[in-house]
Amino acid sequence: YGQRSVVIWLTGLSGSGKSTIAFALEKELFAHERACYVLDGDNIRHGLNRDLGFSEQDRKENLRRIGEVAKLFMDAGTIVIAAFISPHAHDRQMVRDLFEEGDFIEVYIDCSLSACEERDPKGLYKKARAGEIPNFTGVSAPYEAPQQPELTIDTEHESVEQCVAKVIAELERRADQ
Ligand code: GGZ
Repeated sequence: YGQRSVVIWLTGLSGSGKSTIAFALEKELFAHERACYVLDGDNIRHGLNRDLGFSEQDRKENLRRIGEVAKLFMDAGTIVIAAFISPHAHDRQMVRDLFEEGDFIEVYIDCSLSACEERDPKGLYKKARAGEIPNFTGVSAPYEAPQQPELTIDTEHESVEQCVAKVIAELERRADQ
């Protein structure tokens, strides 16, 4: 699946399937002896970024720090799979700018708001609609879909296996170049 370390940056709404895809992808890469690591809200927002909330400023700082951490992992030869909503195009660009061209693969995890809301695995949309969570992405805060991601995967209509296969195919395509 290619020899170079890269950052695979998954962006999408809450409930779109970022973490599911991230861990399935990690499993697949591990099975092929590629060192990789998933960064997501669970290991970042509860530790390194526990001082940050969900204002536009805090999301920016959240993503800036994650970008720097991803860079360290990459320097160590690890493929980084980062799964964050990263709702603003300019913040994703800021992270992209930390990397060399070709080392940053933006993957749009495409799933309609209505489907995410229907899944609502943690009941957060329900709370957000009730006004209990301010600045909730898709409800009371914006999500800017990527205009030119390296890859778009449709978790609403495709299986986890199909989505992972698409990312792997993209990595292989790059390795062949
Ligand atoms: C969006 C929120 C919010 C608000 C808490 N808006 O589905 P989850 O629960 O497990 O993932 C979401 C996570 C988003 O954190 P990120 O670091 O990915 O966001 S960003 O990239 O915008 O900085 C959700 C939970 O945190 N969560 N409050 N207001 N998601």
